[in-house]
Amino acid sequence: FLRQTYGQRIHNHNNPAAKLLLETMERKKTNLAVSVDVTKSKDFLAIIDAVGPFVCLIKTHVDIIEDFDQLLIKQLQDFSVKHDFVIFEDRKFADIGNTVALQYSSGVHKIASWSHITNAHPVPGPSIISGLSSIGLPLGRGLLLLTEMSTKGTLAVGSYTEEAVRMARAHRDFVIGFIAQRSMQGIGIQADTVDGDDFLVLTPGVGLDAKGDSMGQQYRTPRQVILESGCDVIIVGRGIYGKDPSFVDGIRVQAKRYMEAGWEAYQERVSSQA
Ligand code: UP6
Repeated sequence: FLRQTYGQRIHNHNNPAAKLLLETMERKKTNLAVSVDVTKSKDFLAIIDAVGPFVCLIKTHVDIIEDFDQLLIKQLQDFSVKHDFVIFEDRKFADIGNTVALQYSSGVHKIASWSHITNAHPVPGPSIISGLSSIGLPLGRGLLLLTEMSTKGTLAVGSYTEEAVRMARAHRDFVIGFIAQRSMQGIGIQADTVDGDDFLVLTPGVGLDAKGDSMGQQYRTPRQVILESGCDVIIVGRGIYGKDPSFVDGIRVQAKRYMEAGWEAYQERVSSQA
């Protein structure tokens, strides 16, 4: 699937959230997702409005927003229509099926009611997928499993990663892909078997200027991620809004820069010879 275009890959998917993401990428010609990790609604909305034209997806951590309310969700949804992007709440569920179903559907945030895509750590085993799927699948939502992480010393390696990919293969209807650092194609299947599953890989830990932060984050460039590692979407946070979320002109410039770098790497990938 690495040489297929995003548009061609729409047909490899049945899940509506996966289709929506690929359609959006193809339509807007962008594989950039922006992670909006700020604590005030005002900054959150200003960043989204500024980067909206350049992204296929907005990634949120709504539990860090101090003045969160349902109006904020309405505004996020309005922007998602205005700018044509998919919403991904980066909740990283990690509990038993019954608990994650409640966390996904209920509480203050009611994530399933507004987020097209969410994600989970595979650490509890397949029951985390069934729990989330019981809520999300009827709503047309999609799930990403975290099979690798961008941080120094991550434990999500080796057989953990492999078993997680196997779990995904057994739940193709709801699991649309992975949060990972490389393509998961061919992982978790017999060596002599053809891998017919097209999973999307969304990749955080992307930066053009910094190599990391002081808390274990590690950055690679869009080229390394998309062209060399075969991932599909670059997720960029602080590389775009830095330390000043109110400087919208600068944010726009950075978003355009990352969008162009991501798209160039993708074009090089799909046009390269096998
Ligand atoms: N994230 C990672 N690495 C992972 C998984 N998720 O960085 O393996 C998330 C973080 C943050 C974003 O929770 O929201 O991606 C990265 O932000 P940054 O670009 O500002 O480092």
